[in-house]
Amino acid sequence: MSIRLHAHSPLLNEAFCFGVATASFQIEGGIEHREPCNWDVFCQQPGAIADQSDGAVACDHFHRWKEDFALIKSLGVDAYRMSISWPRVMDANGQLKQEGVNYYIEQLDWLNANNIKPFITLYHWDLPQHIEENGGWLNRETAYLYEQYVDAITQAFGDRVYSYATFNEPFCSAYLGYELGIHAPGITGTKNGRTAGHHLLLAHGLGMAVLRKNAPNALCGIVLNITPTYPASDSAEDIAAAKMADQILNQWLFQPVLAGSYPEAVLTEPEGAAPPVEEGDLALISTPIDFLGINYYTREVYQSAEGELYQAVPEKTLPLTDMGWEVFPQGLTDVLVDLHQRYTLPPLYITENGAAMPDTLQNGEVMDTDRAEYIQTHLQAVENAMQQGVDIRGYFAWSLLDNFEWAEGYVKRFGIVYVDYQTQQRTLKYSGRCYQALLTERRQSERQEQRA
Ligand code: IFM
Repeated sequence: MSIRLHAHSPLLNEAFCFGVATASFQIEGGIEHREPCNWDVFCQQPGAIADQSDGAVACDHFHRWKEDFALIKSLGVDAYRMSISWPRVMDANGQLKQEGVNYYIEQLDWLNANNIKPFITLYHWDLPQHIEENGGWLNRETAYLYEQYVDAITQAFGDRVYSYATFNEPFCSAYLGYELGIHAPGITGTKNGRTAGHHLLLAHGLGMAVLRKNAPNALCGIVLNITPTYPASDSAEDIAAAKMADQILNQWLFQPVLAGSYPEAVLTEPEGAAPPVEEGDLALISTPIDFLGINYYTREVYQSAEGELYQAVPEKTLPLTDMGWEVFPQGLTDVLVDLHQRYTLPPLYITENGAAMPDTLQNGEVMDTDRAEYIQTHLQAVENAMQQGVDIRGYFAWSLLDNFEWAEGYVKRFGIVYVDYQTQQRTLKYSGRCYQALLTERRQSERQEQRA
């Protein structure tokens, strides 16, 4: 198994951007150098995290980032996608914390000096705890605090950033955090989920206006995750259930951003749970973006069920990843083509794609051929979508490192680099070597073409 693309693949065009992605809370540790966040507190709740772990040390990237950046460079990627920890760069009075700001500026300067484009996510789930205690994303005021944070940090970064994403996966913050309660802050209820989702989207709109002012040359947008929904059978009932799940779980966030409205079902199902939309909100939320980041991992199959809008089919088609997620590359092509047909899209980047696999380190090696195959087949799926007219500009493997997989703790490993959490030793996995080989070959063929 290797990761190969055919010689004329559009992904081998030098304009196509290959990268790796991480997020602050999942890798940094270094908590003594920042304010507490919602995830620090959530991790302390009994039963919240599968292995009772937390983000106190994680991959100790806070202290080891130079070693990790050298690894990134060795891969030959064009870009690195990372997030800024709001509680590392701002104190509880809304003042910038210079130590945290400098930490990121040093990283941005390193990336730029090494020709690696910084793709910055301004919010990847780690909300300052003092804001959470004031209602978090249930409180509309949080959107305005976010706007102030974006204003301050983007002024501090100046023109160092190639691309800004206002948010990573607001669906997960809203649905997992405030509706199902399995992510921080652990709140439940559909009305809460919809309220949080709306305030996150409002913050996105407010943040975009600030980015236009402070980072006029950066490529700015948002990253949304999508899990395409398929009907369990050809019956009209199952098809309707899959469509309903798509409206409520996917288009909930896509439609306001791309078309300035909520799907009807999000406004009516269940009664009394509609998002708290105020005048002008949807115009702000649907402000034009330069790119849309798509995070894709798997699909979900739905059937109709008495008294429910939809019901996920629990049995999955093999193979599954270590998360129990079906490996279904066709879903990536399908969903990209579907979005392209449904909306007028800006250019897309696949900002996350990857798999947790049951890796083992043996004789200094991790032979994760399953992950290499996952990446290979999903790159092919991206190419298939491009051939059907979808404008896709880049692909980021999730993740650079094994890291803190939220409610799953450190048990699930998504990295193309293995992390031994006892010693903090990094080992490039087989999939990482394949990714590196693909990018090396691409560079070599570019050079040959330039010479010819
Ligand atoms: O690890 C997460 C990441 O933080 C957000 N997207 C999905 C990944 C895998 O679950």
